[in-house]
Amino acid sequence: MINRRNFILGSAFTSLTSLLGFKRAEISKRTLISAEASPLVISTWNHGLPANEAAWGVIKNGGKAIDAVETGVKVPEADPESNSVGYGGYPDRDGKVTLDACIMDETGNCGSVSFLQHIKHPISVARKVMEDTPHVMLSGAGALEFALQKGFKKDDLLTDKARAAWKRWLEKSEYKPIVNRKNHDTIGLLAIDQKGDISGACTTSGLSWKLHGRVGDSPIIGAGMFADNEVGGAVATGMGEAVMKTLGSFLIVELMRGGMTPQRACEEAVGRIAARQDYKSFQIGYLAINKSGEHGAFAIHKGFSYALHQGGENKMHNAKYLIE
Ligand code: SD4
Repeated sequence: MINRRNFILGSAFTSLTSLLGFKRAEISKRTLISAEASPLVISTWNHGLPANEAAWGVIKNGGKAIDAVETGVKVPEADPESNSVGYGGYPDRDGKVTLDACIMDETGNCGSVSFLQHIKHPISVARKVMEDTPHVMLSGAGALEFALQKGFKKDDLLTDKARAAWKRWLEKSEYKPIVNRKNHDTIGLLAIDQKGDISGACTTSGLSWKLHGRVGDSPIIGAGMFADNEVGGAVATGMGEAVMKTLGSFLIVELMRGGMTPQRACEEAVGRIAARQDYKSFQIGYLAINKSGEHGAFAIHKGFSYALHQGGENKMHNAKYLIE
């Protein structure tokens, strides 16, 4: 006998199954599209060129996007000339280099580390968090302990050059986080492999001279980076607080799910920041890709550049922007 409760449950079940049926149809349609998508690697700033090259090495040999993104961002992490990522990154106001990173694969699995010290490749620790623990994020001393248990080596990440820059900053100790508009910053990297699968990674030493303990957007899934294999992916660079307040990368992916192009979605996400925050005083840059291999890029200020490896070329491009 169908009573009222069973009826309500029954209709809820019917609508859920029809929704799932619809979802499956949508997914298979998208999968068809993805089969035609050309593989690509895209990443933020000039250090994106060598990062893309390394990631492409994985993809061209039939490797997975998740391996490509990790391999790619490890290049600037190890480069002492990259002032905002890993080894050589500028320290916080106390002279400590503290790192944030996150990674996400084609199944929606993800891992991150924040406020991690002494480890040259935080992205690889984030991947271990993703693969070897039931958690998403480890932070600070716990993240370091985990890394050491996993066999990572403790390093001094403060280079002489970064120490000298910090000493110069100390002369005035003006606490004004400067988000540079030049060609060095966080690396966010997205990739589509030959199967059409999407993954993303993001890694940074964060804002120079930040308060000790400050964590930015880069290790926050959905803020600094987000990837959904049905739709696409997005990464952010710039003033992390503004990205966190709007959950920018998740927003971009959801806007693309709703039908926006990657370009329009990046513009809309910058627009959300501009609508409510004092946006002229800082920089934000977004990159996005969709499942069809289209990309978009948009920034608040002129000067945000990105590297795109697609169709046999690895080249720098200048993003469009809101204001000069
Ligand atoms: C942060 N978005 O920690 C990162 C770093 C960055 O210029 O892009 N800095 O806020």
